Amino acid sequence: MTNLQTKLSSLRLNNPTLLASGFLDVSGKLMLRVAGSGAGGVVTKSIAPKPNPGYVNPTVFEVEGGLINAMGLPNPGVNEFLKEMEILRPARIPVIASVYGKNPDEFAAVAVKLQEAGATAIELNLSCPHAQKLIEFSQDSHLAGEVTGAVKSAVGIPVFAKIAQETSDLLGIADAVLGAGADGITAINTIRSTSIDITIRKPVLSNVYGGLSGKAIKPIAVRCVYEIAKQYHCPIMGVGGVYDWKDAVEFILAGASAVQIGTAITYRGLKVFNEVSEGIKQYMETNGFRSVRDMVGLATDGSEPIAVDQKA
Ligand code: RRO
Repeated sequence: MTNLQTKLSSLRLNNPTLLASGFLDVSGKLMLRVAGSGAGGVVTKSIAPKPNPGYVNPTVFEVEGGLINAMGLPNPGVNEFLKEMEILRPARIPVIASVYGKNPDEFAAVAVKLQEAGATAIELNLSCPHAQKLIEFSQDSHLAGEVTGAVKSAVGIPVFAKIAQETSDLLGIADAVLGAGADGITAINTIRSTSIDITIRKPVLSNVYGGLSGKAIKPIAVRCVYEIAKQYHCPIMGVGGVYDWKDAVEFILAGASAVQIGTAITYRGLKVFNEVSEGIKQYMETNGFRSVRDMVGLATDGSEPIAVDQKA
């Protein structure tokens, strides 16, 4: 029997597809719809201590190979967002709450509230490519470790650090967050980029800089997952340009135990989750894999990755 279940630390998913942060995820009802469409779980929009309206329009722009966004971390603030968590709670779907703040204490305070509201895991946004403070976290391993350590000592659910490729020291950041107790890593966020409107001769986005997502960034994301998996054998969520099941298999072979899907929803609708899962299943059946775990990281060296929590 082919089994699509996957486990990242103590986070169990019925299949390896997740809704990526930033899509349809400030609303409990919409997240329920995504889960009902076949996603193994959902990652929420990044939530902060206080409401944030985000940037003014234009905030999203389509380019060859994907989208550039600079939403500006819009969110209702954690207290208001608890209402959305209440809508999700009875459905008992895996909810990974993405959090951000200005300092480690803010990250921890938001994480605690979301844990109390039923979050299954926390994802630390240490990587938004156009928010100055989060850029600092993404480039400074000491700061990234401090945030991770603060959240780990405040919550009991698994904590994943979402890190950026925009650092000269990807493995240094990975080392810092894992050393501070992260249960796994999400790689990667969108990639800092700009687009110029040649008619008005100005940048398209109100914020000038945004993050590129979609097909164009997949090889970069796969490279990051591969590098981390080869070095650390920790649970990894791969994100960046998953469009169909072949992309998902590629991430899994590179070392990811689950993939997050965002931009592809824009092009393929919510059926993308079922289609990706079904494609992974057929690949497993054709190639004689019984569980997702049997495929994780196979491309790194052929040895089976050992999850951090299973090492001891
Ligand atoms: O809200 C955003 O503009 C945003 C965030 Br928080 C992020 O982490 N990545 C991104 O591309 N956009």
